[in-house]
Amino acid sequence: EPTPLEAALAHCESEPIHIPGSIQPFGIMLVLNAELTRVEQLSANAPAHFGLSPEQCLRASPGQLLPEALYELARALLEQDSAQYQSARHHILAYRSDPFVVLEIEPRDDVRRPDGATGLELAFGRLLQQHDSTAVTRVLAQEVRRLTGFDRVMVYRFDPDWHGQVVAEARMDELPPLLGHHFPASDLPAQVRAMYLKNPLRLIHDIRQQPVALLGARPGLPAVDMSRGILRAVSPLHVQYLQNMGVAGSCSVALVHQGSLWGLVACHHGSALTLAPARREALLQLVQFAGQRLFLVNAQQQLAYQQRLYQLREQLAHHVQRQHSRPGEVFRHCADDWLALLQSAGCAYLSGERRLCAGTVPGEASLRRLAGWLEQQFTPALPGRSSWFSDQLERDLPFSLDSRHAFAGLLALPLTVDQGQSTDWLLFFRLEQEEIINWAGAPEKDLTRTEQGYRLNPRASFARWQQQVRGHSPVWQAQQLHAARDLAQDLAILAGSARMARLNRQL
Ligand code: BLA
Repeated sequence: EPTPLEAALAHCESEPIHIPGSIQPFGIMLVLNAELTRVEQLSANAPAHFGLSPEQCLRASPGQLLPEALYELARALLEQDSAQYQSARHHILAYRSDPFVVLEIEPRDDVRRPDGATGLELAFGRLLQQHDSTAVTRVLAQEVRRLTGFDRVMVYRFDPDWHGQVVAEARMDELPPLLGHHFPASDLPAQVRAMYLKNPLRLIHDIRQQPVALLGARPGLPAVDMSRGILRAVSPLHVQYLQNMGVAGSCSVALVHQGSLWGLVACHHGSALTLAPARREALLQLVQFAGQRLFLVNAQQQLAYQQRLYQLREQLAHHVQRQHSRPGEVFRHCADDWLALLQSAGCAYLSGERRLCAGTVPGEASLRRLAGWLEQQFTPALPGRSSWFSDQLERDLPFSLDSRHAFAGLLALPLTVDQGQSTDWLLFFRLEQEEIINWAGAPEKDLTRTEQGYRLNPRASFARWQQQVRGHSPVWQAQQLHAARDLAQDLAILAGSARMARLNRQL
């Protein structure tokens, strides 16, 4: 039996957003059969466009209804899955959506040629000058805002658990900042995220306008899948979300890295958001270019991290070579560097009764208790190679560490192993994640119970997530765990040498 929250979240994920049966009114839709011989459906705003009644439209053949150019375009689909065409007055997007062919027709009210090209060259140049990911995302947000004029442009990055954070922002001065804010995974349910891999740009023109229904659906035929289009009507849940945020129009573009969704460029506008097709194309190019730059710079940063780790290990090896170096001395020399490398608040080296500490660590009594507990819980096979870690100590430890500081994360590495037990430990501590800030005022109602089951109010989901996130540290990333194990293994060699010598004598 799922909990009410689980039931509500499952409902969010089951909403079939690809087949809303209606469109946004900034264009019209014609749905043809695959042979292009009949009009199967059309949006309720289409008949007026053709100066006919709905019945006349549905009876007409596509050839009668569409100027020749459109018909040619539809025929181009016999060769490919989607095609675009500009006429003097219209922009037409056509795509195959089995068993249909869908035509989306937008008036070109922006016939002026956008100054896109030159603007983009400047933006590309600026992006190439940035050498770390923060700077790349900041320039991306600025350049998108310059290209589009939206009130707020954010770069939103997903975490492995699919919650996300605003990592860069360019906005109108009057708006409150959202930079650094985290949002729960349920704000973008799984099927919404999946959609970005099929169609990288989502445009929400104006949530205050009513969606326009499709007419003419016949029983026995599937609903029209609009995933690949631009006119798809907006989920009512998301309309409420944007309303709560004080946003009328929204546009988001996927940042895709190695086939999975890395993040979004998310744009908000207080009034209707219009983005002519040529400008959409320019926006896509800008985001794609920036993504390439971002992922390159990220890879370089990872390499630099590896190099830093390598340096620290060399430093350690150097100490080991100087015979007189003892683990304690090494710790005193190196601890601050290790803290920076592992993004930890504090670090402790426990050896029997001896304790060496750097940064913010729990008090003496807590450390003693922790060491005792670790020894009981955890029987390492190899010193330095195994570890115990948590980013939620409240859940994973049966006692609390310290009341003065909010310790929420721990990485514990055994340095010596004696009959399956470790007596020496290297411990890294992290504090509770701080950047969780509320927004949009007090969260509203909680879960609501309807005839159909539990439903989640968009803002309530945020309050719940915020509660749930209390007591978490940032997660230990694979790269950090590897780095810590490498360091610990080196240190274990040092710490274990005396013990080894003794064992050798016994053999
Ligand atoms: C869609 N939710 C979205 C989208 C974004 C967000 C960017 C894509 C559509 C768009 O561009 O507007 C979320 N927007 C955010 C976040 C920020 C932002 C996190 O600006 C932060 C700055 N949403 C909920 C809940 C549900 C939900 C509880 O909060 C489900 C019960 C659903 N979100 C939901 C749905 C869509 C969506 C269904 C798809 C809307 C559509 O494409 O029709």
